[in-house]
Amino acid sequence: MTQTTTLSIAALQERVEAIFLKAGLNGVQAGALARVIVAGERDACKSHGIYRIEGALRTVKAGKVKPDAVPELDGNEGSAIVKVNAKGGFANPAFELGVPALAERARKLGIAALVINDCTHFSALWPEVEAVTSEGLAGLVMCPSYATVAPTGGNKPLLGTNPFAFGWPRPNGSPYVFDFATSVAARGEIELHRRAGKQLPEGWAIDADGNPTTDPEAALAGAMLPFGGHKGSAIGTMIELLAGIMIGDLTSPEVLDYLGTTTLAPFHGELIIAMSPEAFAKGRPGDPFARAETLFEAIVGQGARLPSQRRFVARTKSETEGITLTAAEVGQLDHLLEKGLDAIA
Ligand code: NDP
Ligand code: PYC
Repeated sequence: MTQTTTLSIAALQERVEAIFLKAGLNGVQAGALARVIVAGERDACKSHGIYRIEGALRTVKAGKVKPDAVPELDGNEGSAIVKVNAKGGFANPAFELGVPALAERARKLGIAALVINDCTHFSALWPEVEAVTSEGLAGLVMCPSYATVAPTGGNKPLLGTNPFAFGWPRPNGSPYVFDFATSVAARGEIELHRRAGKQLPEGWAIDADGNPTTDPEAALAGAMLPFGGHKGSAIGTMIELLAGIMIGDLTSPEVLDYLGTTTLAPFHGELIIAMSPEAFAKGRPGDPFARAETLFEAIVGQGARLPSQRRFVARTKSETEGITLTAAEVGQLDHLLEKGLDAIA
């Protein structure tokens, strides 16, 4: 039987934060990074959990992210656009800094956007969309990545895996949240298949010659495919436009030119939009939250499940039983804590 260790969420947070501090990150960066990585483990989202620590540290060691960055808020008083410059650090502390102003502005104006510039971003988007829904607001979050996805009809990496998330607040329960890569799967999933020596499902990727492949190595050297054919390709392109070009930040091909590799975490910007359902529905019949519940009940009533329910079940389990890690995972955490950046090849 495989040996495992179970840790409380707080204990894992402390351990991951200590790894980042040991590697030279300041408290603002280390705390925010640990929160988002531990949330991934807590919610059984392994593709953005502790396995991401190494990539973050590799990016620090390569000098492509500033470990001591302190993000700066440009409140842009009165405007619907709140800006935070991450100052070359990770996106997560910049998001934490900007979200109170975003929420205040969205409540006042009905809609507001948070633009994050000059950040390194490797995390899942649902923690951010849930921070918006916890303010009673609906949210949309998106960002580019680096060129790893061929547009439909093309055969070379151009778009990023460009994640896209939406959240709707529910007064008496967990929010409605979806969050997905606009490629068939997140690149992290391909990497996890490679590490486990498993073949990919068909339809995820093409090799460097443009032929379909199920070999993770060939997929990493070739290109991933957009989800839903031309539809995912168009949504991925929209994200390049809105969360790259429109906010004056890098697109996925520009990120790859800048980094020269996909083994480091990507450097670009991020766009978060918050909307007040009450403000939009004002003067129209019906309570938007009650109407949304009717819709959700009808979906579940057909036997379908709402997105994120798997995560919320995993979260409840982690909160009561803790987070279980394999011996190899615990060994890797111990190694990173002992060696800091020296643990990174
Ligand atoms: P998945 O395909 O695993 O899940 C996508 C969404 O669909 C989730 O909200 C999931 O909820 C929901 N879902 C899955 N199955 C069902 C079902 N049968 N019925 C209803 N809902 C369902 O996501 P991806 O692999 O595409 O992405 C994983 C993560 O990777 C995301 O969090 C994304 O933000 C992140 N990512 C980050 C990038 C970055 O650059 N920072 C780039 C690309 C991806 P549930 O979780 O409950 O199953
Ligand atoms: O899983 O596709 C991914 C990814 C890219 C950057 C961060 N996550």
